[in-house]
Amino acid sequence: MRATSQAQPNIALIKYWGKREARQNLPEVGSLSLTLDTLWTRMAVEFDERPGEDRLLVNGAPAASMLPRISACLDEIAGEGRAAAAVTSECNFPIAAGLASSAAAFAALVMAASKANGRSLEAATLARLAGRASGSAARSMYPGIVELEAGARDIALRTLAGPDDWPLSVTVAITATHAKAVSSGTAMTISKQTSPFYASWVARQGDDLAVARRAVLERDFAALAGVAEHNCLKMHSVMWTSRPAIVYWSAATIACMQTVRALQDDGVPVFFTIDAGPQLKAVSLPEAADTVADALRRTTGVVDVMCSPLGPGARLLGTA
Ligand code: 2P0
Repeated sequence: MRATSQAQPNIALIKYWGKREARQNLPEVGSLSLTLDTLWTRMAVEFDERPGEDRLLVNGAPAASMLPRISACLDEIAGEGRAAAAVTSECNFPIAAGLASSAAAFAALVMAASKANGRSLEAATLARLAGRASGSAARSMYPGIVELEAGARDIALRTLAGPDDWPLSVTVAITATHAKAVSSGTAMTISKQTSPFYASWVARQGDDLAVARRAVLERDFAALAGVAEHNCLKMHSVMWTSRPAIVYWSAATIACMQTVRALQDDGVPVFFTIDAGPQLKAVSLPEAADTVADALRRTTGVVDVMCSPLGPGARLLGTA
């Protein structure tokens, strides 16, 4: 059976940065994110009759460098003696550039592969499988504003507000489309081993999550803005104080931050967040989205702007 699914990337407001345990890829801290709507990855998976080499096409081209992580994820789903698989991926936004492409890819992969393997698993199980492949991918299984709780032995997720419960807009300012030099996973390991700020990052994460959760449940935009910017800058402070230092920002990233600050000074309801890449994501109330997009488009170094409301979790598109 060939199964096709679609998942959207998610943008964390309270960040996942650091692993408790490497083998199961358990996060050391909880996180809170927004699942997007208009950016997507579609994955088609079909297993052969017998073991052999997996094949991967990404946007029509062979992608051998991404195959080991895909194959390991398929092993988790179908067992190590499994048949070889043909995996075809389409993605409508830049890959491995700090836009959560791995979150969307592994959420979609887990859903399509389990179906192609003849199993219909519930969201919590799919999320745990996706999280083993890529920590942030677990969150793309759920719609809207999602909290991931990092337990000692496992993760647990829930949607705090659906896309229509509290409509928010995400405007992504793309400043570079090339893949990042240091992967998130490698950077997290370096941070944990070397940053003098890492322990306090972990110790205070529960406080930030509590503030953000309350802000979401009370639809308090100003409170969410304050804690999200603080948490983002704290995560990057951990990276900057690592050895070697990990700096994903560019001059354009800072120019975008200044654009958001200027909008805030004018009373526009918007805040920023930045992930493991030079892109800036601006979160706003929907009525401010056009103003935010115009301002970011005019910012020096911005090459493209993508806007999205909040969207659904990963879903099956079809089987054949
Ligand atoms: C996040 N990031 O919460 C944070 C913020 C990047 C910065 O989750 O090693 O690709 O595959 O578990 O999920 C990116 O990390 O890491 C990420 P792995 P992943 O969105």
